Amino acid sequence: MKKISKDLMLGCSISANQAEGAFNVNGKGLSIAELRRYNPNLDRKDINTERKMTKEKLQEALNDDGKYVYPKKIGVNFYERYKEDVKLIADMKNDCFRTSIAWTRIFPNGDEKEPNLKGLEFYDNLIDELVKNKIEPIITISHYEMPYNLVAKYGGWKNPILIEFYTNFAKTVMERYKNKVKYWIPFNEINAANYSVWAGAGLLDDEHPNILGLSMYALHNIFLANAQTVKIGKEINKNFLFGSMVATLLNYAESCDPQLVLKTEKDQQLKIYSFFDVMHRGEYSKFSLNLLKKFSIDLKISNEDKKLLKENTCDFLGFSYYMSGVVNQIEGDVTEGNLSKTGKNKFLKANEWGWQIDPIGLRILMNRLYDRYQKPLFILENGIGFDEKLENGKINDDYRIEYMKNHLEQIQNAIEDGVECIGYTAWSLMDIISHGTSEMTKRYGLIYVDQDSFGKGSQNRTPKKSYDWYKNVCISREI
Ligand code: P53
Repeated sequence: MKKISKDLMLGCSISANQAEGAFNVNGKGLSIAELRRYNPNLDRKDINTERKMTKEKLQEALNDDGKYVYPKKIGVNFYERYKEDVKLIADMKNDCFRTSIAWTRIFPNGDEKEPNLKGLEFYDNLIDELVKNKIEPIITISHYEMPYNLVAKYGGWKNPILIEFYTNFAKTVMERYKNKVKYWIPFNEINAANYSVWAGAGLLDDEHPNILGLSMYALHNIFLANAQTVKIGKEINKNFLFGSMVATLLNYAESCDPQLVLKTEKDQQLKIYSFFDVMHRGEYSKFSLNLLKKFSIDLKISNEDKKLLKENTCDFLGFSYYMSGVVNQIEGDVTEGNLSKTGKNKFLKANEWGWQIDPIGLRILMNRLYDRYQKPLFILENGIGFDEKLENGKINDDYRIEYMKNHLEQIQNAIEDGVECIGYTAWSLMDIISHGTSEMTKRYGLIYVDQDSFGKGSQNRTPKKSYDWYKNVCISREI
């Protein structure tokens, strides 16, 4: 038995685009997430290809002629069932709950001056319901769900005009919930812009021969929008706390060959630190600047931009952590692309999707991040997906309990190592549409949702065994 630190908030996490559905209700505009199809013939080896959004796939999605389903349009109907879901959170005795605000409910086309009040009403109700139940809302302002119109009309985040549109949106919600929400995450997994240019930056994979290079320009605009949001937010309420959010792709060197260790060091600079650096040190590291130069990318960072980034850093390090990987080839320097491929680790077990489960890796990562930035950490996502079916009305997900227990144990160990950590929100509260593949067979929830990948089912919620286990952890504060 291990006591959990009293400062660690415990909760669960979801996102608007994967859960809400109701994609064309009360004036909501079309978001880029709703254009991601479910492909029933997908071979799991091809996930990285499926993730890509090409001109052809986009056209097919816009036509929506029945060839594919687009499950994020349906979500799991959190939009109508939010009260029931909040009750389940409250009954689980969670301290907090993380979700996002669908940009397209508030600014359907993204470039309007005034918000859609009908869209705000949903979040008024949701946030009130959370507050009423003493659940701290942790709000992601944008989670892979920008208005499609901003892609069609302005070309996505490569266009700096998006900073203005985004900050107008961010300001609207921060003003409105200034007395109810304290924790804000401007962008989900900001590094997604590098490995999923559509989700992260609203770019098409085949719009430019050097799409990764282009994504760096987009990312710079996103960083500026992040800093601008912190600036505006602190003016609205100086007690707001802002979190960065990086998908931490932790990698180890396969051997102690110094060349491989060096390569792994660079890999981690590229995949993890270069993002936190901008949002916490307030500047691009020398490593990043050298790399950009090597690829002839000139971001033309003005003195004004430098000042904005430097003066408006985030308060806590938010991140998702699911697995770790291995760097196993010395050949080749740090390359463009190849951001999510990794080698096998013989010491770890993997799930059906090849995600290598590594609780100790989380402790290692937490120590490294805290050493480097000396700011509190918040684990915003951690969980495991399985294809699950109800058996006698129940899901006995002992594997999920083991996963969460082992990770929470290592978090507590890291805290005892001296790391400051303020929260843990498990991914995910209930089964929702998979981000990467839009399937419903990759279930992460502590609550089962009766819905298949084609959107069929009663959508009824059934708490899994892990729900009862987590409830017990939240009450006893012990693992
Ligand atoms: P799905 C890759 C690596 C780590 C986290 O992902 C990632 C991804 C992108 O797939 O994304 C986060 O549903 C993301 C969530 C997402 C979750 O991980 O593809 O913030 O929206 O659902 C799990 O299996």
